[in-house]
Amino acid sequence: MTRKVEQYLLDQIQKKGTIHFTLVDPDKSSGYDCALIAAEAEKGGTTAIMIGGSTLASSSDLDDAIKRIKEHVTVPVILFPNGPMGVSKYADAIWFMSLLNSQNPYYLIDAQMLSAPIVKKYMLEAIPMGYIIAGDGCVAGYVGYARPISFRHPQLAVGYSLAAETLGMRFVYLEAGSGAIEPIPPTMVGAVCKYLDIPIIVGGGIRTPEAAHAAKTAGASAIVTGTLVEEESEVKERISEIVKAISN
Ligand code: 1GP
Repeated sequence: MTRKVEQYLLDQIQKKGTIHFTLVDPDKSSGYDCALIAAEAEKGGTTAIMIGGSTLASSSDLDDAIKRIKEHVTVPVILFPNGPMGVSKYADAIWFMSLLNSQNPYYLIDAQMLSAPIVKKYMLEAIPMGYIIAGDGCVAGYVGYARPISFRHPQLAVGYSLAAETLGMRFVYLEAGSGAIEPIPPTMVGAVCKYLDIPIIVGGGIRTPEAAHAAKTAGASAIVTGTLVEEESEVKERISEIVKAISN
């Protein structure tokens, strides 16, 4: 299996220090709007488009959005699935992820058991990722039966992250939940980065260049924003400010 997208991400992290992903959710924006957001985000300097959402229930909406996005962007489109429904043959890669602090085996391994055969059939590039929810957790935390980690206990995030790395996962995503009031604090990002050799992605509640910069300074290799450009019309400008704040 090719590691083309993964290699691209690693090269970009090497070059830029911290990269930016734009998350679009076909449950919240039409396929047309997802493509519009993605195209403007690329102009603003985003490194890749992530697509998915905790409540996504229509694979045809997902397929449609990806096909439209791919007509307008050159950066990779990476699936961020909530389960088998979040798999599309039109994407460039898939975060093949397990919600490590879920209490429900479905989100730990059963959704992956159901998805792996179609990922293989579609010859999708799978990038193994440990997904960890902290703070509010928001809809992702609720739907995923997570026991969100309190920001006061970063050592728990360190433990899960080290477990991910030791199991052979190649990225860790520290998630506060889309729309979180507070993003993952730099103390938690820093604690995890101190111990991990694999790249750390941080997302949820990042709306300002200052918050993005704080995550970068704490050691994040990538930051994800979603809500920022769902709420704003000046997508290119907003993304560009964030990208500038995380540039070396
Ligand atoms: C969700 O962390 C991402 O997985 C994005 O969060 O919508 O708060 O930017 P926001």
